[in-house]
Parts: sequence; C-alpha cells; structure tokens
Amino acid sequence: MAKRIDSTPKKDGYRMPGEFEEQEQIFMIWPERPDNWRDGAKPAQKTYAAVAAAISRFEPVTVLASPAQFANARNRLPRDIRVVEMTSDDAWVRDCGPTFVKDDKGGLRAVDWDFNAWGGLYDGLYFPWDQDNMIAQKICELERIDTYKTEGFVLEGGSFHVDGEGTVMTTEMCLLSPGRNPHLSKEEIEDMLKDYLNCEKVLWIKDGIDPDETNGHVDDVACFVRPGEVACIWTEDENDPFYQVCHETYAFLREQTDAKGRRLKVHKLTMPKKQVFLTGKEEIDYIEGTIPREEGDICVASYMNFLIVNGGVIVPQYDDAYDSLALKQVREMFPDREVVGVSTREVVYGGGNIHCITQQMPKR
Ligand code: KQY
Repeated sequence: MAKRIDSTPKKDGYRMPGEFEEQEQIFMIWPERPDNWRDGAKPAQKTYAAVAAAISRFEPVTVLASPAQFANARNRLPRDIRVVEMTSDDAWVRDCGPTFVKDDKGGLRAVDWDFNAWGGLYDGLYFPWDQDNMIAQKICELERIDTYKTEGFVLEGGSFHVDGEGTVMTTEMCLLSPGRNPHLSKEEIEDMLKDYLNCEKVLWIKDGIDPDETNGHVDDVACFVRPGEVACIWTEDENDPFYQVCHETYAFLREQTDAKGRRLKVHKLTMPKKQVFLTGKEEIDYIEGTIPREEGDICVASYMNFLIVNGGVIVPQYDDAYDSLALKQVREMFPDREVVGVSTREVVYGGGNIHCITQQMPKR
C-alpha cells in the first residue's frame, strides 16, 4: 500500500528532478467529457492517441481510461501502451496527477497537491472535481509510491517548472490567483514550493497567457531546457495578443540567476503566427457546472507546451505558418534529442496541450 508521509521532501532529501532528467514512464488520461471536448471527444481521442504513440517511441506510456471508455481506449491505442481503468473528471494529468520527487539512493515518492479544477468555486472550470482530486493518490497506489499530501494547499503541475538543482519558476498570475490559496501570502506560497519541490529559489514570472483557463500556467510561457538554460515564448508582431507578455518575460528571465548563482541563458521560442479560436461549428455540450466554451473564445496555442522525454521532445503543431520554425528552434535548444511534432489543435480546443495532458514519472 502507498503510505502518507508526515514530513516534507526537503526534510527527507527528496527533490523534483528536471523534466530533462531520465524518466521511467509517462501518464495520460483518456479524454471523453462532451462539455469540454468537441464532437463527443472523438477528435480529441485521436489526437491523444497520436501523442501517446509519439511518446511511446521513447519510453513507456500508461493511459488511464474510465470504465465507459476503457475498451475504446484499449482498441485505439497501440498495444505497447498500457491502459488502466481509472475514473477522472477530465483529462489533464499534468495538473491533477502526482509530482514525483526522488532522492539520490534510489527512492521515489510523490507530492499529492489539492486540485480544485483551476480555481474552485471562485473561477474553476468545472464542478465537481472530486475524481480528479483522487488521481494522484490512485496513480501512487498503482505504482506503490508513498506520498506527501499538501492538505488545503492547491497547486497544479502545469503551474511550475524546476531545474532539479534548486530553482523553480512559476507565475504570479496563477499562484496568487484568488481561487487557489487566498489564505496564504506570497511568502507562504513560496515556502510551500521550496519545501515540497526541495528548492531554494523561486523565479516569479508576472503573467501567463491564458488567464481564463488556468489563470496563467507557466508551461505555456517558459521552461527549463537544462540547468542554467531556459526557453521563453517570443514574438516580434506587436499585434500578437501576447506581445507584451513575451517581451516582459524575456526581459525578466535575462536578468535572473538560478539557485546556483548562474545567470540564465534564455532561448526564444516563437509564438504561432495565428492564435486558435472556437468558430461556433464545434459541437460542445452545455452542462451546468461547467464554464461554457463558446464561439469566439480564444484557445491559447503555444509551442512552449512541449514535453521532454528520454531522447526526444514532443512538440505541438497547429497547421500554422510558424510550425516548422518552432521545430527548428526546439531542435537548436535540444541538439541531442529527436524533436517530433504532433498536430494538437484538438487539444487546444479543450484548453491545453501536450505538456498539460502528460505527467512524467522519473527514473529512480
Ligand atoms: O493545463 C491545462 N491547460 C488545463 C486546462 C483545462 C481546460 C479545461 N477546459
């Protein structure tokens, strides 16, 4: 049985590794809810299957599927992908799944944050979220991983990145949003990050680019490429809705040092030429308790929402004029990895991308 540990990773010598460190497997959740995914989630299921297949060329993948969708998911996914029945509210394992932490003696544990659908009753995206809130625990039971539970502290995996060497980056827009931890000060939130990710320094980027969806998760804006190096979204088009965030974030990161005192090298990663919008042709159910997805809504598309895997990087593509530029820039950042593009407009329609729908479990 997976035990609850009444301590913190920092006290016990466990740290969250950088995504670029060796991984054991990737988790995903099969999409199905028709009030988030268009056309009964069928186009999204095809895209999730394509992402899972792309990742499985590099390392094992486990897909969690509801009882109603288990057979369909099993039949639509390649045989080398493990499918496990598990109930969820939606399909964002980055955010409701565990954050794995490891020590240098082969120990692996996880942090089980509280999850409240990106803002709870204040501005969360759906109600209820109780099944999603149990996903981290269920994955840890499955893998026999002991957990640290942050009772009363809300956090999603897409809202922070670490370099594995003492630095965490996040956004004020998300972590200080009133729907997460309004009872805590910025300093108290910073202490939670330091204690549970085992870090010494927090880089507070001001804004994200999807205030209405995740309240500005950092995984659309910036990430660590390796210790001492980060990537940052970029555009020179003053009419791009995210021009200001790109320039402010780039200027901020260029001024920063990490926990080890290194001045950060900052790689630019283009934004798509055109953002994606709901056209009104998508059939999306309208259900009480879920924020409606309506014609004209922006569905934020960022190439930054890629996933680093063993020997590879899986990068979103949008049928956009800058798709190949984005792949080229990611290849320059990761010369020793194979960079694979997967068309993910359908995930964007649901409110996220490759990084949001995956969660890595590191090698012990
Ligand atoms: O991490 C994410 N981007 C999740 C967004 C949830 C969207 C639900 N409509």
